[in-house]
Amino acid sequence: MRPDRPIDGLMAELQALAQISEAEPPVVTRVVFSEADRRARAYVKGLCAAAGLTVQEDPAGNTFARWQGTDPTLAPIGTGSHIDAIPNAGSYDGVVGVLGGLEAIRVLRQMGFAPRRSIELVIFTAEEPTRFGIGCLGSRMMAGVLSPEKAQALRDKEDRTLDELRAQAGFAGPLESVALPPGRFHKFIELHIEQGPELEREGIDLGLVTHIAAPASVKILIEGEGGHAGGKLMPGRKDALAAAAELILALESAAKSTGAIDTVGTVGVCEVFPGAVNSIPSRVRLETDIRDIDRQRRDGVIRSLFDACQEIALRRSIDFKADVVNSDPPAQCDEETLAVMEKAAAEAGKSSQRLVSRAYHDSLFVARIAPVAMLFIPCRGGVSHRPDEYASPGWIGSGVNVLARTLAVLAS
Ligand code: HGY
Ligand code: MN
Ligand code: MN
Repeated sequence: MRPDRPIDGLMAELQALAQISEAEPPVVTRVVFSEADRRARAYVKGLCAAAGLTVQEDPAGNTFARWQGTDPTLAPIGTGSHIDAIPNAGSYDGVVGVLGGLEAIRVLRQMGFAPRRSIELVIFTAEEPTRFGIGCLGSRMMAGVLSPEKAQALRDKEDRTLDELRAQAGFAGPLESVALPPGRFHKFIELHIEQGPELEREGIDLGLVTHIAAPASVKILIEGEGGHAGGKLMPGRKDALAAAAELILALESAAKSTGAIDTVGTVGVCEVFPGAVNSIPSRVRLETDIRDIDRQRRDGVIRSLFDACQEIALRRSIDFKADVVNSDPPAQCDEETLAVMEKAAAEAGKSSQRLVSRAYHDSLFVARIAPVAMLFIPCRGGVSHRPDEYASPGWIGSGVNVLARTLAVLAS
C-alpha cells in the first residue's frame, strides 16, 4: 500500500485551524468551550462530514467521527487527539493527531480500503488543564476516572461550572453517559508531536511510545499578612510571596534530586494578591505540575513538597493549604500495536525508535478502557506549548503514512 500521497491539503487545514485562536496568529490560544474552541470544533466536524464520516458528540463535548466497518458488531479501532490549546501555544500539539488521523482515514478511503472494524476518529474535549485546572477532562470522564459529580464540582477562574459552559457550547445530556465500557475500542492509537528533542536530535522519523508519564498537579494557597511596603519593617513580616519563592525552589530541588532524569517539577501558575508594588503580598496561589515515568518517584516529590510547606509555614508563621488535584498512574502501551507500527514504519521506509512520552495525553486515560499506542513525530528543537512549535510536512507525512498503514492492519 502506498498511503504517502502529498499532504498539501492537510497542511492547509492545519494552517486554517491555527488561525482559529483567541490570540493574534501565529499565537494559538484555544481554551475549551471558548468561542475559538467552538469555531474550531465546527471547522473540524465539517471536514469529518465532508470525508463521509458520521459525527456524534457526547454531553462533555468529546466528538466521535466514525467510518463504519463491514462488521459493525466488532469494537472499532480508535485514533485521535485534542484541538484545545493552552494560552500562547503553537499549531501542532494535539491537532496533528486529529487532522493527521482524519487524513489517514481519507487516504485509506481513497485507496478503496474497506475496514472490517469501524475506524473512529476521536476529538477529546479539554485535554489541556487551562480551563478547570485538570488535564484530560474528556478522556478522564470517558474512562470513568473522573465522576460526573467531581466534574460538576470543577470551577474555572470566573467561577463557572462545566455544566454552564458545556450548555453554552451546545452540549446537553447527562454526564453519566460519557463513561465508555472497557473494550469500547479494540485498539486506540494517538498520533502526536513528541514535545521533546530526541527524535529530531537522533534523526529518527517516528517514535513508538512504550509508556506515558504519570502526571500530578498540586494547588497551593499561601496565606501571610499584607501591609505597607514602606511602613512595615522586615522583622516579623509574613510575606506570602517570599514563602512561595522558597517553596518553588524546594520543588525544583526535590525534582532534581530523585537521581532520575525522568522526574520533572514545574510551578506554572503563581497569582499574587493584592499585586501592588508597594503592598506586601498577603496571599499567593500556586499551581504545580509534577511528573515521572515512575509513580513512586513522582509521589516522593509530592511528599517532599508537602514537607517543605510544613517547614516553611512553621518558620515563617504563615498558613499553607495544599490540595492534590490529580496524581495519575503512568500508562503502558500495547505491545501488539507497537509491533504493527514498527513493521508499518519499516514497510514505509521510515526509521523508528521506542521511547517514553514525558507529556501526558488522552491516551493515558483511554488506556484504562482499551489497549493504546502512540506514534510520535519530531518537532523542531523539541519545542512545544509555544507559538514557534513546528513540525515539517515531511515529518507529518511520515506520521500519517504509518498511522494509515497501522489502522489498515488493525481494522482488517
Ligand atoms: O501538559 C501536557 O503534557 C499536555 O501537553 N497537555
Ligand atoms: Mn499540550
Ligand atoms: Mn497534546
